[in-house]
Amino acid sequence: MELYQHPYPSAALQAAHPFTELEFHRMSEDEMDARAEAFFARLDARRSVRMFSDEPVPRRLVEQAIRTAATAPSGAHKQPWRFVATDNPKVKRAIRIAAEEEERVNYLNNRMNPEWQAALAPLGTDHHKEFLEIAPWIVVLFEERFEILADGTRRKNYYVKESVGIAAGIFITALHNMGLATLTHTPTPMAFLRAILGRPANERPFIMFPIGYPLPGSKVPDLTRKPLDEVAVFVEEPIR
Ligand code: IYR
Repeated sequence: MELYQHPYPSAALQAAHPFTELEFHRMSEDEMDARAEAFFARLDARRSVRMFSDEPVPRRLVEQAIRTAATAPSGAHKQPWRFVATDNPKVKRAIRIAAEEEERVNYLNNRMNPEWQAALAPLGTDHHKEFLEIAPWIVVLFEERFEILADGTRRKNYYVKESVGIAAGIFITALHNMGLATLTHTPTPMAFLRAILGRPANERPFIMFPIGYPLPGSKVPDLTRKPLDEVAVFVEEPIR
């Protein structure tokens, strides 16, 4: 008795589209445990940073983080992301000025309602975004809501938010793993980023990432993370 009655890919599918043998490295359970522990410890040490040093970061590291993030799975493999990077002081300054203008409305004119501002109080964020000029790099991750083909027609992308969100997670992970710090930053509304960075109408800013080294002596909120039993549920039998 075969395990699958409906194997993937079917003979008809293989005749119509290219397939290749999966490369998969099977590990011993000891190795799996060791890697799982080490990766958790590494990622558990990641923190969002709001005080960057001005020390330069080589462009190749930013490129490699983007290359890594772009391995993310995506709806219908459309890869609906664009990472727009700058280390140009004038561009960073323009971004800082525009971001602070929006944030002034959010914080000082209460575009963020009191409940929202109370939730942020322990983080102590405000409308000052100096780090946008001081961090050596800014990468803005844009979502591509649709694709514009060579003849000008539009082709829809699928599960764009999910796909770009996964890519953002891998990007943060890659940066942390290579010894860089970042902040998932959303100076809302972010439409100004499309204008400053000269991006086309099919691209919408998703998250902005200042990237660099933490300023020596940086402080971060003394946070704890939810334990496993508050973030995981294992269902042991059918519920109904
Ligand atoms: N975009 C603002 C506000 C802000 C909102 C949330 I939710 C945060 O976790 C942090 C900040 C800002 O960047 O300051």
